[in-house]
Amino acid sequence: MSDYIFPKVWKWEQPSGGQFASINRPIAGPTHDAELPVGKHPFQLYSLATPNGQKVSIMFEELLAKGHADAEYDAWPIRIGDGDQFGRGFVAINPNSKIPALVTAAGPSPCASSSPGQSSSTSPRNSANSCPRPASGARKPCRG
Ligand SMILES: N[C@@H](CCC(=O)N[C@@H](CS)C(=O)NCC(=O)O)C(=O)O
Repeated sequence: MSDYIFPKVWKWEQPSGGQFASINRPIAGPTHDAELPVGKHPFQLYSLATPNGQKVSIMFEELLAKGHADAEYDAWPIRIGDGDQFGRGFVAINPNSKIPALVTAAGPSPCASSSPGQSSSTSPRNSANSCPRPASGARKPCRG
């Protein structure tokens, strides 16, 4: 049991988070307008080569190396040091403003996912073919 007492109004008390405080900010919502680029491949990856951010491109490269040609993807840098994760386009696909984020348009509606460990994650099961389905069996878009 923790001694932590929940405040009535939460405030971000800086400094916190040690050396990673500047790249793990408890901020929600867009701070500026910025659309995300979209390439021609089935998967659009928005990330950066941080320890977390590189995981998805490693997965895609391994799939491609094994001959899974349908794992082609476009990778777009999200410069978290510059605040790209708070652009309106990025927040629309991941309100958590964390990289990595993955979008696929392979299904009837885009399926965005991010942050392994959340209900949807940056794993192959998040392709449009495996978006969570409601009981009716109809495909449902998922948002990470
Ligand atoms: N559990 C998440 C963690 C993601 C995460 O913490 N990403 C950091 C960079 S490694 C981030 O996007 N930070 C931006 C911010 O907090 O402003 C995952 O592995 O996907």
